[in-house]
Amino acid sequence: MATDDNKDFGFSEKQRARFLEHGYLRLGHVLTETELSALQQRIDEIMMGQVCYQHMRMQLLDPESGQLRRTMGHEVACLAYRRIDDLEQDPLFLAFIQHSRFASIARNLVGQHVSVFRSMFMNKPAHWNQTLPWHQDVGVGWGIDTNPIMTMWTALDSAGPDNGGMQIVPGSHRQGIINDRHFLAEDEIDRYAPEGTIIELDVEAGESILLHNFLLHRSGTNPTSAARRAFSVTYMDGATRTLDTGQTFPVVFGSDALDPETVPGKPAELVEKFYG
Ligand SMILES: O=C(O)CCC(=O)C(=O)O
Repeated sequence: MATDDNKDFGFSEKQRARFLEHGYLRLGHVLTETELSALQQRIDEIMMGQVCYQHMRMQLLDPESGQLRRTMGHEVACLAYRRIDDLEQDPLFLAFIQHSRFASIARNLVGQHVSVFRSMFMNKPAHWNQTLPWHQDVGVGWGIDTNPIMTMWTALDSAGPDNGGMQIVPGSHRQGIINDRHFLAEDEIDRYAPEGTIIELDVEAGESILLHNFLLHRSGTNPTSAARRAFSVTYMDGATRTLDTGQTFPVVFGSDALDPETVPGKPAELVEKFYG
């Protein structure tokens, strides 16, 4: 007899219940070795300017000034980009965003018509000395008319305590939205992320973790000589709009979904602002 976990290979009832209770779910290796190396290579090509997209929001640790700065499209050939958005316009990344496993989960948690708020490369380059403090992936800075609950985080390199891996507070999503800003204040940290409630998300390269957007998470420095790269995608109802301009977001599942064979470059008006 089929077990509950076998009923739907993509997302069983048991997995859904576990996710809703704990605010995260480890999916294991969704990427094959070959797919993983293709994405690793592609993101490095984008950072080095060997594959370019004109309308792509990027954040760079400027090698000359030592400061973080935003660029629209590629400016400097180096591997010190901290963050790159708008990756759904790259056919390789889009195909991964549309992985059948993620489609099943999105159908279950979001619905039939699904867009992406952000499809984002997060990098902790070698010898990265900044931390990312406790936060939830919602808030005023997101500037949209719904609060998404589904983020798929995939390790492009192994990650753990030695290289700035992610830490979470399981179950913290059940607190709801703790504040409207991005990061928690000191007293909120004491209250919502006390010692003893925090766990480390040790992952191997190629592993994916489903995260509830309200789940508290943070990540540390990367003192090693190798980058710690990750790819994070927030899926949401395709009807979601920006509060200021009323724009919708790129659709990845359902009618009018982007197709990796024909995906066009992203229009300028969709990248005018840095949301989230
Ligand atoms: O990859 C990380 O270090 C954390 C990413 C993160 O905080 C996010 O995706 O919101």
